[in-house]
Amino acid sequence: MTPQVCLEIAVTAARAAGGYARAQRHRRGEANQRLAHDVKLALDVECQGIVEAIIRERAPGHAILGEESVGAAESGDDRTPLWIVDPIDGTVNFSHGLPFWCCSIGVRLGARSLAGAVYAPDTDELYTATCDGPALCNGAPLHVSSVAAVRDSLIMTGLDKQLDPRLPPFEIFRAISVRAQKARIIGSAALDLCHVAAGRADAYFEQGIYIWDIAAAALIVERAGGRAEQIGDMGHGRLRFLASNGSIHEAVKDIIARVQQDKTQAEG
Ligand code: LIP
Repeated sequence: MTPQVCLEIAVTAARAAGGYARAQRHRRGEANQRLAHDVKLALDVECQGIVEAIIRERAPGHAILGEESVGAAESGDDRTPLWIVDPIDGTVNFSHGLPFWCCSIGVRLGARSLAGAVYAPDTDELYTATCDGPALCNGAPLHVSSVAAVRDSLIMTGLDKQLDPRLPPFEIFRAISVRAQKARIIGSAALDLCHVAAGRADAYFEQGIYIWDIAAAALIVERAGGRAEQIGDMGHGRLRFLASNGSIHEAVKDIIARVQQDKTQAEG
């Protein structure tokens, strides 16, 4: 299956699930589970089901890994594409009626990203890319910013779901805030990355996120001329992830590394 065909299926599925969630938003309070800093919605599971049904019909035999995997999570290999699905990214926003949420679907073959689609229903924005094509938003080409210094940058970030004031997220947030022109938290990793791809933000960093939060949009950043990099593995599928316009990548990475170093020294 070509990357373009994968993208078409991902777009169909993201639009179907996102449209369904939007139509059903009066049910946004129906929670299967409430955690201190997260919520698992009935609509999350229903939307995952919609995406899975479309993939199973149009890409039979492919593997699916979803945040809300209805069946058991599957893994791909070098010959079996893996569809990585976050049916509602920004679930807490959605549950409060904030418009910053999306459906994110990435397709990988082994370590290679083939295609990614991120659909934000409330703003009707569809971000897409294939490994051999441009990054687009509603069909218009995207390009990362040309901001070259952290002091001039706007950096998107997020605070780990397993919030613990003793852990580095607050310190990293503080370090980024004092060095960048602005730090922002909008609560949807996939949309954060799309803002980097669109040149509206210059970098995105978060720790404690999962592959489904970034699988589609990391490719979109890269195809928009930026850089996307997993900079750490926290275990249990939790990742530390940095994406940027490329120009400020190493400088932001240094800020994060320094906070980590100081923390380690203080504890040692
Ligand atoms: C969420 C992210 C958000 C992050 C949360 C969580 P979900 O994804 O997109 O930016 O801060 O920790 O990972 O759970 O709404 O799909």
